[in-house]
Amino acid sequence: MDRVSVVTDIRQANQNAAHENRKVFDKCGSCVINLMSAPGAGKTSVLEATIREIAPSFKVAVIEGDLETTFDSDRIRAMGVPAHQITTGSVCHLDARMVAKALAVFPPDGADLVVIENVGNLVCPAEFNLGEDLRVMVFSVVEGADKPKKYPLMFHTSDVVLLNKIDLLPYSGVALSELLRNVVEVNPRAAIFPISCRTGEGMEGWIGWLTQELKTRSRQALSTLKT
Ligand SMILES: Nc1nc2c(ncn2[C@@H]2O[C@H](COP(=O)(O)OP(=O)(O)OP(=O)(O)O)[C@@H](O)[C@H]2O)c(=O)[nH]1
Ligand SMILES: [Mg+2]
Repeated sequence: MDRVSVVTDIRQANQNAAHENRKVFDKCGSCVINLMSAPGAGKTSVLEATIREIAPSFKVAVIEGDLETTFDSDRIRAMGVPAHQITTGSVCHLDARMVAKALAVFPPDGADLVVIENVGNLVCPAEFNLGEDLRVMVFSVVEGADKPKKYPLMFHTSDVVLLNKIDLLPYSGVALSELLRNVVEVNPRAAIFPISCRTGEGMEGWIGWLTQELKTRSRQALSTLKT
């Protein structure tokens, strides 16, 4: 088999598994976010801050992906939120079959929101559909205003881009206006929120957007049930 056929087969197998995951999520009535970023941009910090704001109103479950350790799922469980850790060993992204295996032992029954925190990597995770509703990307502003253009795929395929660590802007030499312009050029339809998990600045915009999205989706699910 040539390389093109192997890649095509891998993509098709992933699409099939993502489709099956979708059915499980639909049955559970969950909205699913694939949370992606380069290592250390602040995915778990965003998740912790988000859970603190929405947990009273919405039931959350979390699937964590890392090469090694249960550090991130431990952080989420410490908040009283159910979390399951996938450790990928040497694989630099989650794929739909890994998530299917997790769902077999960690069904998100009754969760309004399931967040899948992907492996920290700015490239490969964006190539694999996990069966999610929404892609949310976290980008650490200190990494530079040019990154949306140099690593466009994750920016391009995300519904939301959270520009995190804006508290560090004064020390970084990065111009937020230039970064915003580059994100919009790569993906004009993304909702973009400059935030700081450290100070809480800008978080209300993201939380408002997410809350609205979850309410709209649960209304739609109710009206589908009635018809
Ligand atoms: N100054 C500052 N630091 C932050 C902010 N958000 C997160 N951090 C710090 O950035 C580091 C990485 O944060 P994490 O939330 O673990 O990042 P992550 O993307 O989940 O990391 P991986 O899962 O390992 O890829 C930690 O030391 C956080 O405290 C922020 O808004 N400002
Ligand atoms: Mg993390």
